[in-house]
Amino acid sequence: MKGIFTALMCAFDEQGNIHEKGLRQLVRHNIDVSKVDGLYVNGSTGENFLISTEDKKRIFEIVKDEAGDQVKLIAQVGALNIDEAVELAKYATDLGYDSLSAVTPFYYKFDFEEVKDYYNTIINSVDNTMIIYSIPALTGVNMSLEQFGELFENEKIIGVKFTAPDFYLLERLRHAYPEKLIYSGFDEMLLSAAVLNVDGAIGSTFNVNGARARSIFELAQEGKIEEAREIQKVTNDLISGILANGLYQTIKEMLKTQGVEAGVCRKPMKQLSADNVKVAQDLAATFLT
Ligand code: SI3
Repeated sequence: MKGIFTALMCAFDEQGNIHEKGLRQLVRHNIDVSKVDGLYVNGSTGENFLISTEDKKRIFEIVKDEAGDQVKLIAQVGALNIDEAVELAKYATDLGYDSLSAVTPFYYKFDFEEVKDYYNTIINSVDNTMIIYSIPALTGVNMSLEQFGELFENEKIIGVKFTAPDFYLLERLRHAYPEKLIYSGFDEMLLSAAVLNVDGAIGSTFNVNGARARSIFELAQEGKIEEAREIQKVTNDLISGILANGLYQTIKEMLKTQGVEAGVCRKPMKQLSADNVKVAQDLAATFLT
């Protein structure tokens, strides 16, 4: 379960329906071209919080059908409706997903006991493992070293997707829990996280930049920091361009230049203007050759 995991996009048509052919192409592109170690399905990048339970199940199904056992698959099942989270956890486990993940419950200001109960309820309902999805900037949920430790007391909770620019906490976590899996979640900070000996990374931009992400990660593991820094610099030039132009929309548009029918993003995400489409195509021409 270590290595480079793409936070998989989902292809939608103009009506917001799953574009199955495009989704299958996305899976193939990540496996065959980007050569990543695994896929993180129905995360933020998959627009998970904008889609129905039935669509989430269908996406889990299509991705597993297309990927088979070629790469590791992590199913993000977190939801504010805990019954839905449990239902999805069972569904993905039955499909053969290698591990589950769940975003920390957000919107209502849940206290830590409630967060802990959420994770234990989900993971104790299935025969699978759980990776905590911590992304404080979007959820408002910050957890301390001790609180991560309390969650890790459940042996089925095997790691965390750490999407925060807090390298002090990341180092403390690495030191305190060497046996747990820690994935870096911010692609623009991959090298800094890799230097702290994380086990892998999960990222949206790996849909188009997976090869560079692997190089950064492996060079850092080999101690070749100067070389890794140069690739992180190019990567961050690309990420800056993507973020300034519209994150998921731009990645989809870049994928289209590679022959992947990545479709559009679901409302209320807006579609790119013609000018923004041109920017995405220019980014692809510059960075994907
Ligand atoms: O759940 C997911 O789709 C992710 O893995 C999210 C991942 O952490 C991305 N975060 C978001 C909010 O999209 C990053 O890969 C992020 O897009 C990238 O670092 C650019 O900021």
